Amino acid sequence: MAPRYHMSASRELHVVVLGAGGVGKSCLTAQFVHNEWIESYDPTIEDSYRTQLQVDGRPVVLEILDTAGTEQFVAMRDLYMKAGQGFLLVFSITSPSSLTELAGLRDEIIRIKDDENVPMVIVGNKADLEETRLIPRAKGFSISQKWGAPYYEASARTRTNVDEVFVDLCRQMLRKDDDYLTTDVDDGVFKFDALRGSNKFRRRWRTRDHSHQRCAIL
Ligand SMILES: Nc1nc2c(ncn2[C@@H]2O[C@H](COP(=O)(O)OP(=O)(O)OP(=O)(O)O)[C@@H](O)[C@H]2O)c(=O)[nH]1
Ligand SMILES: [Mg+2]
Repeated sequence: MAPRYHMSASRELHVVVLGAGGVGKSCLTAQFVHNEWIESYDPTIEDSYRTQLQVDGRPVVLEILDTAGTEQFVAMRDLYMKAGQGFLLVFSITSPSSLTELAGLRDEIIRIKDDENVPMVIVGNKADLEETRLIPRAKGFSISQKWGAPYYEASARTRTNVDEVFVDLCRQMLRKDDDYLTTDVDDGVFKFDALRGSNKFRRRWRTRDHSHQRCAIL
């Protein structure tokens, strides 16, 4: 018999933070998880964090993988793209090449997961560096529309939109996960299909909601 979960049970969601080297992936993650600002730059090989939060009243356990932006450390990319359920795609508003790099990463995620609707949030980080901005906001908007993913300008330094980007991603992941839930209509207790994670899912409960916001929040 399939395990049964009441709606109050925590969902475990796997987030991958991706982007070019030095754009602020680790700083955004450290602000979100530990409320701390890191001034120094120490390139990441790979770090993971586990944190709990409430999203719209629902308890969530978030596994966050902070990845390496530097090319020499990217060997694990295919593996974590397969395992991730949601992706924070981070660039720096001061670095056009970091935005170019994101396009390739997004294509790779879609190819590896064989899914055009992977939960993603595009993050233009370092928004506090307005005087050295090289990516106009309008560019972020147009990429958001093109990719069908929300765009936020954020600053790990000032903690602007840090919680918002993770929470938006959680909402998308929960919505996607809900699509895969099956329901026991007799007692209102929901259960996950035993084939969770495989292609054999059948959607029997809740149709996909396309009405959620897709515009940028600045
Ligand atoms: N001004 C400003 N600096 C930032 C911000 N976020 C990160 N930085 C700085 O940018 C540098 C790189 O930040 P990291 O978070 O280590 O960058 P990363 O994307 O994790 O880099 P890799 O691990 O090499 O991929 C550090 O010196 C940070 O202090 C931000 O929002 N504003
Ligand atoms: Mg890092």
